[in-house]
Amino acid sequence: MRIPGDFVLGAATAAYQIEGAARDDGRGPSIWDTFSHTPGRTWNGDTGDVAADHYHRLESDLDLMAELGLEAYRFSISWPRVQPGGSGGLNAPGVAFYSRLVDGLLARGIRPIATLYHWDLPQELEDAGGWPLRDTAERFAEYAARIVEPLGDRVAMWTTLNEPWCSAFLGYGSGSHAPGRTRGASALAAMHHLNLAHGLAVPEIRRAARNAPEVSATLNFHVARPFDEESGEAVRRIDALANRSFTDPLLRGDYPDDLILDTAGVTDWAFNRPGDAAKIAAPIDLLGVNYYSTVTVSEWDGRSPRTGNDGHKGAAGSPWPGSEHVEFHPQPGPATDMGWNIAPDALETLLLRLHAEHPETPLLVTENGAAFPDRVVDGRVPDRDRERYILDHVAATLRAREAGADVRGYMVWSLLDNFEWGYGYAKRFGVVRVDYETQERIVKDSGKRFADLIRTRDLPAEEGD
Ligand code: IFM
Repeated sequence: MRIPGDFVLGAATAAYQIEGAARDDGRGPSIWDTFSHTPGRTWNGDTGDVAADHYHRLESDLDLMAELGLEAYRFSISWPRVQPGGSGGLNAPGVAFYSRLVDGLLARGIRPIATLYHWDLPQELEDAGGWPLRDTAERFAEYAARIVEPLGDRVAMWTTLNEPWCSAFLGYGSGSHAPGRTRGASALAAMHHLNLAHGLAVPEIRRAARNAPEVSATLNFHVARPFDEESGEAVRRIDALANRSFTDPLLRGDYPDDLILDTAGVTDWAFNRPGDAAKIAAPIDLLGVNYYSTVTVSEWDGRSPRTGNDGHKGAAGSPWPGSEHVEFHPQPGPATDMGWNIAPDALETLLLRLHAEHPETPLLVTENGAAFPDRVVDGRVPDRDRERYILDHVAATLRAREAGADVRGYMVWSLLDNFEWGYGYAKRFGVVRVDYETQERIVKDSGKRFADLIRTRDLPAEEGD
């Protein structure tokens, strides 16, 4: 397979997962600082205090990106680093860091793709009510306007939110993510205010940027498959709550009726005020697609023991308000170290579906990748599983593109091993290994193969199934 010249290949990261420097240069606390410092919340009590120390290793990490030949780098801006309390003026040293990052990328010919929110809400805003509070959406739009001003002459693409499903339903529903709250009604209110935050920020970004950037949002999609022929209703419910809860308001102009009905016992939807729908549907230039694996679902009979895993087993609350009776089934292997099944064909189907439903919206795979338990052997990391995973998913993306989906590129998750949220440092997603004792970086074999792919723009048929 030839990789078309305009198909962008790059890598992605997020601020809290790699930067460290949690108390440096005026950065304020975020909900993830508080959450990870709360006993029992993360594996081994791990925190992002130091992470991959990227804040202090910016220049050498930029050189690493250049060595891999990345065409684009998707990073997130830490809101509490640039606006510590979540309102008011900007923190100059924080802004200077991102300015150096953007300049460093441009100097190396790498396209900067900046995400404004990858889960690190300033703690002050959570203390005031967090995402279930409408005011947080207004604060986000103000933050967007302020931070785009100093960077908006150089950033090529802005993404408002990363995976708002996780912010809403894991943060306020299951409680497995910060801030760890567990109320279905709060999760749905958070969902709406995240959507509103996105819609309010889009015109602010366009106003403040001086280089006509592309504006986007990134969603994580649950590709739900039926367990048997009786399972269509379960698929519909999960699809409504996980996917259409965001795509419909953003791209179609309102929430799906079935979602409102499914959740009527949980909330009265009073948070959705007249006029919100039009604001949320502010036109965007592109939709970011994060994809890792599938789920297989059926209706639960309420009696038999639950066997499956929706990826959030053991959490105190439910990420599925109003649909707790859906059963998640064990998936056939192979699986990654997260226990997530490997199904590249589902990425192809997902991209084709999104294109069919929203043909006017170009797509970009903004995250895809795999955790595996790596080993260092004679100074090398022979991570054949990850290499296979990446190549198979690039191939699936290219197949979707050949079949007509307007997919503009693929960003591997992740550039570096990093803080995997509740899993701490137990799971390694990087194409570059990080030794957390020494902060030494080793480009894994998958990273070398990805660099090769970028250089040759050729994916031999036998490599990409
Ligand atoms: O590490 C995360 C990332 O922050 C958001 N998307 C999924 C990744 C793997 O779990």
